[in-house]
This record gives sequence, C-alpha cells and structure tokens, in this order.
Amino acid sequence: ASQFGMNEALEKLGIKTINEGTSTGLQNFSSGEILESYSPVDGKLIASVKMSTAQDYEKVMQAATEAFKTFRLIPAPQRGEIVRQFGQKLRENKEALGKLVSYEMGKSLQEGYGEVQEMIDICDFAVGLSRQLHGLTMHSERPGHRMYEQYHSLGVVGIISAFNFPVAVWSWNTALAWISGDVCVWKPSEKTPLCGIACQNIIAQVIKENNLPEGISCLINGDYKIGELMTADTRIPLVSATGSTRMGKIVAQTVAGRLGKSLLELGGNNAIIVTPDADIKMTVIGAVFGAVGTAGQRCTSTRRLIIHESIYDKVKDALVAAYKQLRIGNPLDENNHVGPLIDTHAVEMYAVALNKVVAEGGKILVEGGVLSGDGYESGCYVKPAIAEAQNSFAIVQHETFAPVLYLIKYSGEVDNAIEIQNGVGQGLSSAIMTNNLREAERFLSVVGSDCGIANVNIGTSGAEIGGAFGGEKETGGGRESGSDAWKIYMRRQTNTINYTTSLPLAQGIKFDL
Ligand code: UN1
Repeated sequence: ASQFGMNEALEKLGIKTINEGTSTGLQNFSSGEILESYSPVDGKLIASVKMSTAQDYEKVMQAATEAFKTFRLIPAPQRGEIVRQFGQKLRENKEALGKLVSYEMGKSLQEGYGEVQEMIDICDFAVGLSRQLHGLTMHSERPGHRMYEQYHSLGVVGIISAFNFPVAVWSWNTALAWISGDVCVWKPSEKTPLCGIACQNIIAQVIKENNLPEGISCLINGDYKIGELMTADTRIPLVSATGSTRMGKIVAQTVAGRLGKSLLELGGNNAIIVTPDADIKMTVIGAVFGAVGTAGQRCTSTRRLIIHESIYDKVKDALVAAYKQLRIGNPLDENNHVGPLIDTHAVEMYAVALNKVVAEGGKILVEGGVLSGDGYESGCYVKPAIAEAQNSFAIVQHETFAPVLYLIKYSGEVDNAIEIQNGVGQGLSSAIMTNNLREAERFLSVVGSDCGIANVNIGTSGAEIGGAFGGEKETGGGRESGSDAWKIYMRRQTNTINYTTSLPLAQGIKFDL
C-alpha cells in the first residue's frame, strides 16, 4: 500500500498505530480491548483501535446529552455553517479518506473517492436545508386562532453503520442530524473502525475551531453489546441502523419495545428487468457495474437480471464477454475494476452461494472461484460469477454480499417480469432497461416495482444523495439522505394560538361555566 501513498494518507487523517475508539472529538474514553484492523487488500495490519466498554459508553452518552442541551439553542442556519465547514474539511481530505476507505474496506479507489463525494454532497444539501426546516401553517376552524407546526431538535441520534459504506452512511445521518440540532453517537462496523476514527478526527477539528459543545459527534467502537446498549437506551430517541435484515429485526424490536424511532436500511435483492426494447450496450454497462462494483457488496448491488426470452441469448453473450474484460486486483490500482471482499468469511459465503445455486438446479455461466498467488495473498479476492437460475431458488431469494449475478428468463408481457422482480422479501432498488414508454411507465406505476428506488435506463446502484434513499419490506422502510428524509431527525409540534378574549372549543362543543 505504501506505493499508493497510504502512509501519507494515514498521517493526514491522524491515524496512529493505536487509536482511541471512543471519543467525543475532544476527549477520549476508551478502556476496552484492542481491535486490530487488517486490510483485505493485502492482508496487512493497518492499525489498532481501543474498543469501548459499557462504562465508556456511559461517559459518551453523558457528554452527548449534555451537548444536546446547548447545541439545540444554536440557530439552524448557524448549525448549517458548521456542516459547511465540515464539507470543506472533507474536500481537503477527499484523497486521503478515499484511499483509507479503499484500503480498509477494499472498494476501488474510484468508489472510495465517490463515497467521500457523497459525504461532500450531503453536506451541501444539508447547508441549504438548514434554512428550510419548514412546517406548514393551517387555518383554524375557530375565529381569532392561528395554527401552525414547527420542527424541533430531537436529541441524541444513534448511528449503527455497516462496513460497505464505512463513511458515507454516517454522514447522511450526521449532516441532517446536525442541522436539525441533534447530536450523534456513532458505532461504526467492527470491520472498518479506522474509517470511523478518521471521520471523527476530521469533525473534531471543526468542533474545536468553533468552540462547539463537546459531544455533538461521539464515536464508540465496540461490538454488538454496544449496539444493544444503544437500542435499549431511552436517551436515544432515534436509532439509525444499516446492515443485514437479521440485525435490523433485532434493532427494530428493541427500539419499538421502548417506543423509540428507528430508521432501518437493510438488505436488498435488486433486479434489472431487460425488455425486448432495451439498449443492450447500456444494459451491459449498468448490469456489470451494478453486479461487480464494490465487489457486489453494496446494498444496491444488482443481484438479478430478469431478461426477456427474445433477447436472452444476446444479453447473456454480451455479459459473458464483458466479464472476460474484468481486471481483479488491488483496488488502489486504478487499472483494476474489482477489489477484494471484506474478509475470508465473506469469501466463504460467496462459495456457499455458488454451490447452492448449482445444487438447486442453476447453471454456472461465468465460473467463480477464489484467487490465490501474487497480489491475492489476503485470500479475499474472488472472481465475479454469473449463474442461470430460477427466482424461486432459496439462494436467489437470499442476499449474498458478493459478486454473484443470477440470470432469470421471462416471457410475454412486462407484468411477468415485474412479478418476478417483486417476488423477493427485500424491496430496496430496482431498474428497467427499455425504450418503450408503456413498459417504463408500467414499471413505475402502482402495479410496478414495489421497491423504494425504481430507475429507468439506469442500473440499481449509485443513487444520488438528493433523493430519499431506502426501501420497503425487509429492507426496513427507512429513508435517509435527500428529499424530506430530514423530518425523522426532528420532532413535530402542532401549535394553536388563541388571540381573542373568549375560549371557543373545537368541534363546536359548548362548555359554559
Ligand atoms: C449502501 O450500499 O449501503 O446507491 C449504500 C448507492 C450508493 C449508496 C449505497 N449511493 O449505491
């Protein structure tokens, strides 16, 4: 990694040999065991992190609740100015942070930079939004009364994020939470703790330079036990969690058990429908990027292609030819398309999926396999694979976080393809490739895709931050990022004001004393 300037990047981001895993940005509280972070790129130790105990968590929560008391009093546009400065710092650190994301997580350098760009974009979005936290005004049914609603700061927002977007998902939450006047407690994935430390070091500079209340940004590196403390904690009105459906169900139940709010971004099983009117060249680019980008570890990764029988062979041949062009290797080397999986456990799950699809009667079209030898020493590099399958296969119904693409044939009308597309438990992202207006509009209509994201002539991944991001069914129903996703970070209050000398009751009720 040193030939790619990794040492300089780590230094710029303030990553030391051993790092404090629990901090408020200004103070450190870690007293737990040491977690070592190894890179899936070359299998080498990057650095270590002191993990958190329940006592450390308590200290952080005290700092966060204390910070909230003053932070909520800072006017929203001034909070926006803080987020603007954070965005500026991210611009200055884009190269270093993008490299660390690529090295610790394994995604291609381009995608590492892209992830930091998403952080910068959400900061810009949030800055504008800080002057637009609008409520409505209503006409009261009573004379001399005025009604309106306002949005107030909510409190401490708990963020539990996944390894695959180790920095951007945090920023989607924090940027909106901060302009809302909330403070954040973040538990990053144990697989990417250094990305968390780097982000915290960046925001810590902003906190210091602006004399902000300590604790508006809290980091807590710990295992699932810390997650359990967060979900059960009544001091955290909103828990935003990204990860597996299995994890999301546990979070949802615990948070609902205390009637807190949760924002869930869980698994996807995203498909592209390819109709007879599709542009095949565009389809291939969209499908291949969707399936192998981030080595198939995006929640928006393309997992299924639902192809009309009349063009099936043509699309299949084009895909097989495209897969032959893929260069797999060190993601820091911009000549490579596909980097490693996050760890060897993910490699096992990938192998299991390929065995299962064959056992269920599928046919391998592009052979998979684990790569070994020069450059592949970490044991995390796999060949992107394609299999012909049925939508009903158990393995096709399951989200495997790896570059395995299933081809499914449909015949007849587009409705048949939509039925297959909707015929899975998850509901995150979906797409149709077609130049036929009727098919496209049908796909976007109420009888079309049941997903939170539905695209026409675009793949399933790579959403922009301006739209609300999230999905239905087992994906958890949460919406992050753009549009009016900010509302979940605030509490709504309806206010009715009487400026007369009498007290008429609503609904015309008479109550005279
Ligand atoms: C995720 O995989 O958790 O739409 C997020 C995309 C990215 C975000 C993915 N903007 O692919």
